[in-house]
Amino acid sequence: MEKYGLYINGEWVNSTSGETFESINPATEEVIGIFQKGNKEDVKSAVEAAESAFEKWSSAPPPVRGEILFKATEILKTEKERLGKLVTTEMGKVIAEGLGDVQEAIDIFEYMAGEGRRLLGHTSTSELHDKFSMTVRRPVGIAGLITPWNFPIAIPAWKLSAALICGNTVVLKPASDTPLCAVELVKILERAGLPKGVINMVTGSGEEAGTEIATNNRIRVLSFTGSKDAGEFVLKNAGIKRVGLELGSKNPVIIMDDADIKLAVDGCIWGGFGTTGQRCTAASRVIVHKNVKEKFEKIFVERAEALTLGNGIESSTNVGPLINEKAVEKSQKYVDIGNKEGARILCGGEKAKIDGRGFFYKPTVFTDVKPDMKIAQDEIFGPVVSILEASSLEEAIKICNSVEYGLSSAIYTNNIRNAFKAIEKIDTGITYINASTIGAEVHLPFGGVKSTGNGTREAGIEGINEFTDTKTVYFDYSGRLQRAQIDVE
Ligand code: UN1
Repeated sequence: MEKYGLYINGEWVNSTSGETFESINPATEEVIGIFQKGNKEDVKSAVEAAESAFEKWSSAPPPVRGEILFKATEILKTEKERLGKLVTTEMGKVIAEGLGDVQEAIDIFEYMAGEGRRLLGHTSTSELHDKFSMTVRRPVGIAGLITPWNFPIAIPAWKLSAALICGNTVVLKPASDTPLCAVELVKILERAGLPKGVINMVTGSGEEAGTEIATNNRIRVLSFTGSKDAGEFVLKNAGIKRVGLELGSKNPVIIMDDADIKLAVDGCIWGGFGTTGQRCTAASRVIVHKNVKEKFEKIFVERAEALTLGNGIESSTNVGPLINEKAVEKSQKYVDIGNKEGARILCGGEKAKIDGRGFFYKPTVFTDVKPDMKIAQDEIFGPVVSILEASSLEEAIKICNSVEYGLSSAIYTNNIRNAFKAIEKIDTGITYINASTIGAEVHLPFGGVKSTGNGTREAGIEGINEFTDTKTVYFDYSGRLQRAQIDVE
């Protein structure tokens, strides 16, 4: 079985802990690789390497940094097939989505490479004569990136591409369920010509390696995607550094009685069961107008029952496994809670094995769910969709906003007023009209409100704000003392 190292200062090395862990294919339960259990010392070495590489990397003209990202984009394109299969093998999502994960990385690398020729600031006026003002962007310093397993190539790519183009150096800690995807991504950056020390990667536990990254005060910016509990811990312990958080959600789809029901069903199947419900953007609540609830429910359940559960590598599979046994237990726990709370199960609600193996859970639909039930409030991160009823748009929006999270939302309607009211009133960072809650594109900002995060946005033009400091420049060419707020005339 192949053994993989930590990547520190351009070398693949063993952890000083002497310990390792395994990565497992969630469809077959086979071990696919052995990885270093990086500890605090390893993170400190990685920080040191990032520190020594910083001066040169941050001084490089951004288009020169962009060239390396363009090269990485090209390599990712040629390796898409292989990496897509790896995503499916290590994470479980179906092959079309495994390829999509890699495509999202290609897209963001290409986008951020181009950013090397922008990194725009702005120019402004002055209240005084012969004085010019503008802003410039500067890298923040060492960036700590802690990434999840559900987009094991795409999310590290979002964070890396933005951090690197802005001139930061990086310590990456990928999720312990998908270290091989991260290793492959780092290897591609290495091949693209990233100088040693600019990117460092420490695999290992969140408790040890992750905590050291969060608390190390030589790391100046931390970008974290993961659970709300871990995010809260990070924020409490990060000290004085910039922190960007991308946490959970409980994303609603509203279906109005004027909607195209077939289109809405397509969207709810894709949003609810795509990636086996393991997206922060998953459509886990469907709020249906009472006039069309019966009709929607019937078609939706038929479609959910017809989904083929299996190993995502086979093209006939619609729904792959969950990431691990714990995730299966979590879905089961919430199904039990839903049953106790009085919600009515329409399909699924059971664990499954394919050929006696794998962490599978059947696509599950609950109806008669009330907004205050736990299954309507908590992020399950599995293939469990709750249907709620509303009598008006206002009531539906109220239900949308009755959870602590606010990442994505969707409304199916053919009424323009309903669409704009949803845009105006739903408390989420993303709203889709007549499309499901998943499928954000990389050139637009991604992030949420309320407990989903702390206001930062990834990707798109706003994605570089997380990784730059703004410097305001006042250029006085008057040759005399001019006092702002006083010598104004
Ligand atoms: C996530 O689940 O954390 O919008 C990211 C989407 C994907 C990204 C999801 N492009 O569903």
